[in-house]
Amino acid sequence: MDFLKKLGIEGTNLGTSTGQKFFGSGSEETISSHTPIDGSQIADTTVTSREDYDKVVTKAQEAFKEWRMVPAPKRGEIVRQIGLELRKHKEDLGRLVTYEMGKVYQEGLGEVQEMIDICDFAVGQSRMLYGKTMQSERPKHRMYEQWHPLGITGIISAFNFPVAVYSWNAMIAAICGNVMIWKGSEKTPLCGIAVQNIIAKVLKRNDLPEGIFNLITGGREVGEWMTEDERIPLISATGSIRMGKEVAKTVGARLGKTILELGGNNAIIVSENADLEMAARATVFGSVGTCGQRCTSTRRLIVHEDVFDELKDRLVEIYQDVNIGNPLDEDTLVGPLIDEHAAESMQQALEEVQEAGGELIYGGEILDKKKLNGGNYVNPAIVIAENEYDIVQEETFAPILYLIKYSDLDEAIAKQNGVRQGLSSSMFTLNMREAETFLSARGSDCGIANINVGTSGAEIGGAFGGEKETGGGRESGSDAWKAYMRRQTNTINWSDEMPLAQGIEFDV
Ligand code: UN1
Repeated sequence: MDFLKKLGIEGTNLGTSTGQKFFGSGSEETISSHTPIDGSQIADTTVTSREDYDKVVTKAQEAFKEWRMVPAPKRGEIVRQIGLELRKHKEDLGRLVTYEMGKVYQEGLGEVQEMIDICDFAVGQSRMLYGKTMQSERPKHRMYEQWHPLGITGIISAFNFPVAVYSWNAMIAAICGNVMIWKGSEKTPLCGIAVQNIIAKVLKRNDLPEGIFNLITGGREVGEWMTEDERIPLISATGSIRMGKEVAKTVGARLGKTILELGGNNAIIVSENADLEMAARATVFGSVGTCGQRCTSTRRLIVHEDVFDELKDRLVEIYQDVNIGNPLDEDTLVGPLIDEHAAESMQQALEEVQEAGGELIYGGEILDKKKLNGGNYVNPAIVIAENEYDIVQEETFAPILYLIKYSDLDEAIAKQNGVRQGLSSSMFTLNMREAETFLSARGSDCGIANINVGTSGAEIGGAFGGEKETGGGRESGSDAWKAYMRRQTNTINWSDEMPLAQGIEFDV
């Protein structure tokens, strides 16, 4: 457990920090972190008390006054150093992600790489917080817009990406001049502590004040303090649709801003014109990768009737070869589910789909706990189903792939769009007309739509997020930075007259 020490996961009172040190009133409430690998306890964290929460918010407000006046490229320099520090800790942090969350080590490393990449992206972006210049209709008037920071950005993240999703938000929000308060998932509190320690090194080296990067720990109640708090103008939340609706309601009631990144029910359409081997490989990564616990996981495969059986057989063949087991072992491709509850939900979904008429053709069982040292390991499942089944309409956070047959493209697109969620989508085809139809206004209704690329594993350079019940938020690349800023339109009169817009004469 050398890596825990190296990441500073030791001592007491881990849970609340405004920068370099953890502090707390010694709150009695703790969250014990367990590894899903074998269920054993890793360490205890301390839940942030209400009193400490208020201290954090006050510190953050104070720090904002300074941080917003640091030139954006200089803020970018701090983020550049965070990226360098993350590079130094990539293996240890990747290992902790695997240990605490259960994704395989390659994916743990990949998650830290996403953090590094967003740091690099944010450094460049810090010199490009562009506003437009407009032509005024009045003589000797200049009109332009500029972007200012909002203040405190509250970040609520989920267990499945315990470090990357925070950094997409925090690094962009930071170069924009905001200060951050982060509450990660109760299921992965140590990842938050490790990241806070890595950032603390940079804060120390640069003699930065407390209150810029803040961490708090807790469950629903602590999250509600944030969403109800008028001192936090923006809440960026990643998690379930149910949670997102509550966040939207609470923050909306005080007319605060939200960025919501909620559930997906992502599909790949495989046409009769697809490269089937490519489609199969992308599908397997999308459906069993992270044990089906990405919001971009492939849940539905909508396959043309002419290639349905061939692809189905190929998938079953590949699934049989997928190594399930300890995610720290190099040849493992599928680790455990996060907890027992997730394994039960998977069983329940499989029961429901079969009751509705679906045919379980592969896997689905909970694997022998004894053999696998007590973790919640499952065999990924493949089910022939219909899009209309109630359970197919839901996002089950587990490796279940529903195979759905189609006969013409309009039908396939209607099925792909025929769910309440709208995060990621993809089509495999070598036919240009089909591909362009899928990407056109009458094609996919999702925030992400790919051709010959699966639904998961999006790059940080694009805006990440989705439509409908996925919440509409966009994070990470492209111009997602704008959501962390307020736009100000400025008009300057450098004439010696007082003309009004719209030609209005108002002689006084
Ligand atoms: C998530 O599951 O919340 O596209 C984010 C992907 C990753 C991010 C997923 N880059 O799969």
